[in-house]
Amino acid sequence: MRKRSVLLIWTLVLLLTVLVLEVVYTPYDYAGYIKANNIGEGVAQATRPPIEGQYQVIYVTCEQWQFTFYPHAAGAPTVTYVLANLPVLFEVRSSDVTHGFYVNTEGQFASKGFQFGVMAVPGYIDYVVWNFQPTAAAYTGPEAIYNVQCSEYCGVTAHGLGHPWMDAIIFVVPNNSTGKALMSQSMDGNTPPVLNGTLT
Ligand SMILES: [Cu+2]
Repeated sequence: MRKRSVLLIWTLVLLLTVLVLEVVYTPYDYAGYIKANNIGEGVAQATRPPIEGQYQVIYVTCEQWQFTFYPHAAGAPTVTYVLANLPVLFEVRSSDVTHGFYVNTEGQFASKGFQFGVMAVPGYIDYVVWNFQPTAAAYTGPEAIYNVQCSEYCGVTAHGLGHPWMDAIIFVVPNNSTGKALMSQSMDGNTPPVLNGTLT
């Protein structure tokens, strides 16, 4: 009798785990996903993904356990500013293991589902082009916040250091913004890493 209830409990725990992982880690399957905002995604090696017209470029380097944006906010490599309503081309690289660059719905964390993203695979340049169109309600002050989280388990060493804490922030400002925050974006003396050729 006792054996039976232990077995039952473990079965329930397993089922719940599978369910939770499915909900958290499956992109694009929740109600808030806006397909029209996704302009393109894929893997490119040394060639720029086909995109016409004006756009912004943000380089993203993933490493255990941090995202680094180029350009980024002054003194804050995990924070970047982009304009609304102008496509952003994210060029995503990993310098060590496979990571996931996933951006959540405006103002939300992963509990509400991922909005878009790509894998960061060592040796490849993965890209995603996104047109941020925050709702008016998303602007809490001059900008709307989008939380980035790693969606591919990439290891841990200690509490506070590792995959669960690998996150970053994208601030979206109005297209006509000449705000200080946007202007203070800096490369901090760095140039983005180049893999398999030249990217400018
Ligand atoms: Cu990671």
